[in-house]
Amino acid sequence: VIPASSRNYATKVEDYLHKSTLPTYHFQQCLPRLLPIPKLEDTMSRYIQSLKALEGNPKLDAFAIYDTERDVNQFLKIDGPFIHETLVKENERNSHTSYITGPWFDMYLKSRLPLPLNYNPFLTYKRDPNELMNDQVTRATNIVISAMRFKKTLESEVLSPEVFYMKETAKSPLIQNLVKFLPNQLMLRYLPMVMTQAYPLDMSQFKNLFSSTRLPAIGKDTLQTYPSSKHILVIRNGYFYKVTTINKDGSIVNPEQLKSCLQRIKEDSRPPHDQSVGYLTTTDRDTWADTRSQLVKSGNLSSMLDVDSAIFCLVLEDSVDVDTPEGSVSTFLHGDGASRWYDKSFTILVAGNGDAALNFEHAWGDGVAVMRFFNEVFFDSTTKPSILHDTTLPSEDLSECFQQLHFSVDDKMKHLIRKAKSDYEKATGSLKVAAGKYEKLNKNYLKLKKVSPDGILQLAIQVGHHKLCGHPAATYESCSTSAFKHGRTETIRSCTLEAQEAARAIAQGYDAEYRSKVNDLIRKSCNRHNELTRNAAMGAGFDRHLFGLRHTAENILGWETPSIFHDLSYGTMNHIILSTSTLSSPAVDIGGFAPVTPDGFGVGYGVKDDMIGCNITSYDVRDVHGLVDAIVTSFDDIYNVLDG
Ligand code: BUJ
Repeated sequence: VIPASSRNYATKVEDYLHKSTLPTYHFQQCLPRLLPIPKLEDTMSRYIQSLKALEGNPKLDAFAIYDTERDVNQFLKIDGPFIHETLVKENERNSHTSYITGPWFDMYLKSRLPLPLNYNPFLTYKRDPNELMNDQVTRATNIVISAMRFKKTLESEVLSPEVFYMKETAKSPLIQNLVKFLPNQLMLRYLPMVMTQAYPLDMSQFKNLFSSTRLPAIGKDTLQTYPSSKHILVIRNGYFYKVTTINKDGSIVNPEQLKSCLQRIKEDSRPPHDQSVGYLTTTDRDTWADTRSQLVKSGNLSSMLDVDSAIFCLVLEDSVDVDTPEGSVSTFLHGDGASRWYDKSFTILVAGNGDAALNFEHAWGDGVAVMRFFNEVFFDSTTKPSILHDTTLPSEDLSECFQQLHFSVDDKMKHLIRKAKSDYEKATGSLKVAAGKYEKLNKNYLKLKKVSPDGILQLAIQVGHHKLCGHPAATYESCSTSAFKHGRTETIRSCTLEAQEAARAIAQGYDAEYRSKVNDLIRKSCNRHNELTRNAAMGAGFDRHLFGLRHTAENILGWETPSIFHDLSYGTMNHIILSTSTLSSPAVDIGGFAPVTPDGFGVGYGVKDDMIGCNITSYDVRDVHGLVDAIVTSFDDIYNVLDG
């Protein structure tokens, strides 16, 4: 038996995904002006407009909205301008970052809610088109090696910059070479891109993708990275392993060696570990902070360091029942907690049937960074797999590249683990899921009909909710603001007056004569939605500005919370019932997240070439199947109107 580290392998894995003409962070220093702070009057009028669309909501009548309008006018005259000015000055003082960065990190890191269900979303990969490659260990190996290639490409700064290309022009070698040599000042290298409708995006979050974790602490967590780590954390059946993926010389380990390690882990026939420390990461953050320090004190520092510093976490799940929405949510969104470490920046999960997914902690980053990684890894691992399903694995001494991590847990800790496990079972037990798809409305059809797919999807969600409940609900659609340095997200408030008018018309039914009127309402609703989307992406929504004003009043000025932030309207507006998000990529199969309120819905949806669909969660107090059915019939209603 030759030790794995000294085996002379014939094949050498290509270490890079590609070598881009433009360095990875080429545009980072010259991204446009910081995320703009909207004018106070604009924010307030957008807020009131959006509030009016909620009229009819049982929690909010016309009188409450009237009262809020009056208070907002007062705010605009008295406290508002001073708070706004203070926010603007603070923003100028912190000119290295956006006004939302600090408070937004705090929003995540100060939250004491458990990460699973409350924050971590998931996305599943399409299966490898070559079915033979979906053997669990083969797929996991290929994904991990491609992830290492991504890491090396990123760290060597030869990963092509993240750019939103509206046209292909800027991809031409001519433009890329021109931009490459333009100096890093006065937006010089940025302008030619924008002039050809290519928008460089913020890449600051990529620094927290790998070897990164959230650490619980009383009151406020922290984020920590370990740039020199060379291993991943693998978890199966509640047992933890440290597996080397980067050699001492910085090269990627041989895929055969990695596959052998994973195979060895898979062959471990011990029964599932019922005292797994993984359960502890499902508890609220103060409890976890406290338990974690006890764990460290009781001799587990070295294992904890190996967990925290891992490049990422890979979970091998035995389950094969993952191709239903229920199976995929229960395996990839939350699991049973034994084989998870929710604090890791992200976890790759590979199920017994080869289905794979990514679950990520949200404080450090948003969809843009995660999707770039997700997509590159899918295409690399399926088009340039590093290992085949039938590669014969040499018998090796793997002791240098793989070891089990042990934790010593005393009776008190065992009790805490049991409690975490039973609380988690209760929380996840009440999560329900339903998914629906509709083929006649798809990307091409909607293009043909000249309506925006996202506008139609959001309208269908409004119609569906109207059919189910008969009234409008506070709706949140996530929109990236990564066109700005350190931008995160803004909210698109898709429950607009126009969407409500269309929703009422569609839900109550109409005759042939009325069809063209409904068609107009649908188009008006889409146009309004497009306008809100453009505004949000440019930082001109109202939610983040209100959030910044509130933060300034409470934390910078030390004032009592102004009354506009604790009246009925603000409460209703921010008790999100329809929390929605979409990601579009040929690598994604399905995805989702839990509701953000106990009586809300978590609506993941997608527009694909051949269908539109949604994957929705709720706790058992709500009728998630009813909502999905109502949305699918709304797709049909909208199709019938558009199609005449
Ligand atoms: O808005 C934010 O600041 C972050 C949001 C928070 N929230 C999830 C609560 C809205 N985070 C994101 O938007 C990231 C979400 C990532 C998961 C998105 C799931 C998309 C599902 C697409 C596929 C569905 C297709 C179904 C077909 C049957």
